[in-house]
Amino acid sequence: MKIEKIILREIHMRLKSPFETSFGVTHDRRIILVEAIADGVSGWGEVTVGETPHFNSETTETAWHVISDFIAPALIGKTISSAAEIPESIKGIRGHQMAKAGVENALWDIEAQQKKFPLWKLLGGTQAEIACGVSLGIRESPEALVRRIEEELRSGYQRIKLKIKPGKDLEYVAAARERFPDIRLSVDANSAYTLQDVEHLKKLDPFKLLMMEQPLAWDDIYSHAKLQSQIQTAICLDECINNAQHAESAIEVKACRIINIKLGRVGGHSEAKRVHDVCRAKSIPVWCGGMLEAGIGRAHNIAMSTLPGFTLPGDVSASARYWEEDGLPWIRSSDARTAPSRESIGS
Ligand code: OSB
Ligand code: MG
Repeated sequence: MKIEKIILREIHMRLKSPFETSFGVTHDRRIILVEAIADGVSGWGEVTVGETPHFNSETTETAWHVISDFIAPALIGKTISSAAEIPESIKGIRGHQMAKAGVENALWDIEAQQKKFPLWKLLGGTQAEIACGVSLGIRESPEALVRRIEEELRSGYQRIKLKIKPGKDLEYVAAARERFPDIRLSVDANSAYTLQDVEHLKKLDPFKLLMMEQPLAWDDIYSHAKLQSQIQTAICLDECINNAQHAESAIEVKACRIINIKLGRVGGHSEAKRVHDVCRAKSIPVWCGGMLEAGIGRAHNIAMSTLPGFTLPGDVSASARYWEEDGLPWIRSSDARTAPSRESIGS
């Protein structure tokens, strides 16, 4: 396939309700959609980056800059035989995995169309149905959280993940566990704790959590190993794992027992598959994380979640939980609310 064009569009979408994590509250998303054109075929990807550099170091603004000034110029005019070749051809650009993933995944969409093969099968997927969990932002009170969990369980979600931070943790988990003694329950701290908090984090052990996601620093695998050796709850790494090598190191030093794979965080489908393969070889279960994506990002997540090592429910909950309206048609409409604030076309 000959890569002809890469078109970026920034769309603005308001969440149905604010989503609070330990690093902040998100009301509005600024999402970059990538449309790639190769051999006259158009494919779509989403840059699953945050608006601020509080999850990882990327932002909507840095992704726009790096794609338009570095990634697109490196790829336009190139002929490749598979989207799997993309990481090698842009490896000189350090970091910026989320920017890279948006582009690479759009090219996977083109490849699937050209080969007349559904993306999930092209990626090596084997599961025709996937398990879905849900991620719940921090609430004003444990009672409000319990009410929300009731609703999500009624919708059929198979795992409930609670966002936690210091001061909004034990009470919330205790209330959820008391009301629902048998559900699959997990927590995600998004790096809100330090090794000084070991004694405090041990207090979560009795609640039989499926996992505790990324309690410590976003870039510190080693400290997670020190924590894992002192708590019973399985640690799941999210922020720390940016490639297959990180996964291998984390598993080797026993920093976690589970890994969350996010396409953006690891740089796209090719590297996600490598992380999956490393974990599978070491019997470490993986699941697909989410970044409050719109439909295109979620569709790519679902395709990846069909690989055989994705044995735990992912954060692939329904679009309708986050968005009043979600889909492609409106990005071409002239509706002021959804019209792109800018469009950049590289060719
Ligand atoms: O750590 O998994 C996370 C949302 C934004 C940033 C980080 C995370 C999350 C989620 C959302 O938990 C999950 C979803 O997209 O449904
Ligand atoms: Mg997480």
